[in-house]
Amino acid sequence: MLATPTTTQRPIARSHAKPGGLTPEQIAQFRAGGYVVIDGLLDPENDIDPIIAEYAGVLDRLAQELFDAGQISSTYDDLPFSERLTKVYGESGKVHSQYFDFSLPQAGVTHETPLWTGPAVFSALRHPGILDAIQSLIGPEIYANPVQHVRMKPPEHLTPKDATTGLPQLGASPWHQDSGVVTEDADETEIVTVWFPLTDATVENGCLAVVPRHDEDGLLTHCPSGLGLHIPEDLFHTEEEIPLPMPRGSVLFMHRLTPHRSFSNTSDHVRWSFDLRYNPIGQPTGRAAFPGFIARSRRLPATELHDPAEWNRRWLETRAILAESENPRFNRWDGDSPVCA
Ligand SMILES: O=C(O)CCC(=O)C(=O)O
Ligand SMILES: [Fe+2]
Repeated sequence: MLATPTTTQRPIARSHAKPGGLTPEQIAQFRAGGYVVIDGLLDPENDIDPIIAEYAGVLDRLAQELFDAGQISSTYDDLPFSERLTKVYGESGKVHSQYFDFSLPQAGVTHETPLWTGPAVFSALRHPGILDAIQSLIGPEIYANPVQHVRMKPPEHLTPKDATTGLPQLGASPWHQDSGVVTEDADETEIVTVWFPLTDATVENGCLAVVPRHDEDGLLTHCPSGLGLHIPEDLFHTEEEIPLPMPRGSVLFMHRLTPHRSFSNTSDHVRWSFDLRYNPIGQPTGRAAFPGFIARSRRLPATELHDPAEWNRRWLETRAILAESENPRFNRWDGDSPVCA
């Protein structure tokens, strides 16, 4: 049925949430394989539904703007979120991912670049269960790293194509390590990626897959391509791939050097996820131009950011600065390595 398990595959590191952070076994699994899935860490109704409700308002505004601009023939307000998003993207011929994202693009930022840094998103970044788990991995001085995204991946067969490449404007994510997509000043920063679905993620709709990290593995060469940065498959153990279907409420914690990808969405519904990152306070984030915040500090609790309006303000200020200046370099890879040929 799904990706075939192979004899080399290690057992999947996955277990249920316990109050107060990760268990010693869960921590050991993260250290051994570079990832751990914690089921039931989020409460779908209390933690996830408010985010979905907030984004319904964002989609409302996008639909209205596109309708006013004559790019769609209806605002489709009576459709459920997934169908509405897919319809709006399809009819306008564009995947408007930046409209929903809580980060900025790596080039071409203007004063009008859309983004969504709303209060429900901020609450997710400060979720106590997530921060407890992060504390188990990196200690209690926790910085919310600004490398963070919402990903709403529409059904591939309904996704507008890129005019030059003919590829879906948003589809599978190619193999990469998260260290590979930040600048090299953050190579020693203990960044932990947190990935969770807002709608059940399945192999069919494009969930994540990881290759458990081997201790000796460092940063692999990433090659630029039409799909983004990717690691050539002969550089690592792709035969050890573990698909990670995850229901709402489950949360994946991943080491910055763990190779991972996501599948195409071959279903009829949007695959919707958040990916967040945290690192110890004071270490380089790998995107120095973007604003993070202190999510937890047991040493200096007064430095924690609890105000969603201030978080939003920092992003808008960053947008204004980037719109007026030369864009910084976000990547180290030029594709000149022989393995990219
Ligand atoms: O959700 C995806 O498709 C890719 C996510 C990813 O690479 C990440 O969260 O680091
Ligand atoms: Fe990633």
